Amino acid sequence: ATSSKNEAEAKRILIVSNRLPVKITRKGDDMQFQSSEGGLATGLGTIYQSGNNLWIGWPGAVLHQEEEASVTEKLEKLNLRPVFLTDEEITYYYEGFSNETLWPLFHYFPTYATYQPKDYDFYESVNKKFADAILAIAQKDDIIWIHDYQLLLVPNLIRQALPEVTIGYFNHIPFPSFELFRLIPWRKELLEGMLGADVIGFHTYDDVRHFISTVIRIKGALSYANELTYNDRIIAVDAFPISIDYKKYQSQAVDIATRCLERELLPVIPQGKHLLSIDRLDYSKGITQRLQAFEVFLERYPEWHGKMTLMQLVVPSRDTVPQYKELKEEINRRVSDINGKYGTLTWQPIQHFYRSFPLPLLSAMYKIADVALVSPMRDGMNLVCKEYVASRTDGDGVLILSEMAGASRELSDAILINPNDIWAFAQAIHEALSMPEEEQRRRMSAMQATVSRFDIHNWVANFMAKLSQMKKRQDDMRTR
Ligand code: GDG
Repeated sequence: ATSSKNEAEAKRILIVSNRLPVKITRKGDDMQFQSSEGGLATGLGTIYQSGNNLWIGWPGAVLHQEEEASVTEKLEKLNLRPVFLTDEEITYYYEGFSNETLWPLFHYFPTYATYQPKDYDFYESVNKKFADAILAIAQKDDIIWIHDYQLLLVPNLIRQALPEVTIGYFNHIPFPSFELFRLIPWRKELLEGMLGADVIGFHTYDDVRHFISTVIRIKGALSYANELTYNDRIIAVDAFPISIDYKKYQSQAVDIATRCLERELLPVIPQGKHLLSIDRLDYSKGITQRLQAFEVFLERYPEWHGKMTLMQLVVPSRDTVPQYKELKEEINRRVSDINGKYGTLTWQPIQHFYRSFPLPLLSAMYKIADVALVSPMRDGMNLVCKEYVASRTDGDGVLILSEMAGASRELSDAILINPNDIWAFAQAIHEALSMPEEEQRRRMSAMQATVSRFDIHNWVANFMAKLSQMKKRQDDMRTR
């Protein structure tokens, strides 16, 4: 076993995602690159930054052609390889097919999904562009790990050109039931694209089941346990619940910067208990339903008036897509209705922010919050709830978590709610605010045990182990 492990470790790994893990900032004519601190970037950091390994993706800004060579050169030093996209490609491939077709449909919002042939054409051509960028570098012994729904066609494009290469694909959002997936005019092409991989990973077993049943019905592939047999190849389909860098959030919580912020903030922010919500602006995150539940809570439990505040952080996102603009306005309207109706001269029920916060401030907010409200209508995993758990270094705090988040499978010690059940949700807020400290500590320590054990490094190791295992099996089959 050791020798095969060493063999697998010697393989070069190429990571591929829509976005590279960098932020570009322009300073006059000069461009600066800063590695991003996102969860995926941290987890995969040890991989792409070592040896000959690489990360391939879009650098996140549309550049002038004459800038491309110098940007490429700078990125190369960071083990990054750019795929440059035009404004038009971003409009149709990213905002169009990725975010107006696949995103709503995979999150169970079929009425928000549009099916524009032009969007799909661009999706296909950009996927080819990514595949070409990979193929310009890849060799048959490499391990290629492709990420997320923007690149569903890439695995098979690579497979066609390099039949023996090892390919993993991970889906960061939910995979919907067959009844929804079948609505897509290009359903066969998309599945065919995914089936080029040797390992197809999802966050939960429900996603795995949906995918397998979709493949069986649309493609007629054979399945045995969690494996598919298709075109004489074995494809492993499995659940790999993503997580956070637990130690990073834990140490950030006790870091001097966070402690200072906490000390400065506590005397000046509203007194009483604090409820916290943090989401990207997105209809899948259930922000309006949560505001409805909060309003019902205010109606039914007047004893809490003036004794608690909801701190609502909404991070700007995709604001060129019409539904997101409308959602933003609806949130503003509801917040101002609630504050107008229930607020007093000395108290406002909701403090609403529409911007992103630096990490130490985010960490201080996690520490100040007696209750975290994470109530998506649908979420692949949701990392905010795991970050809250990791930040509660004092051991108390209550998490209210939607059953529709992948994270609810692991965090069964949260107060689990159905975000559509507004009355039960309102009652859960009351229960959370009234929970005895002993019960808070018991539940929190159980959740901390889970999240600290299954962290992002464990996630990467599990996926890579599965890929190596599949590579070995495919090699054995070929030499037999
Ligand atoms: C997709 C899937 C899946 C938020 N506000 C600020 C800030 N954040 C950070 C959070 C967290 C991240 O953004 C959000 O991650 P989520 O997992 O909650 O949601 P998505 O962005 O929708 O991610 C999701 C994930 O992929 C991974 O597979 O879990 O289901 O939808 O890390 O902390 N960070 C800072 N300031 C903010 O104001 N610094």
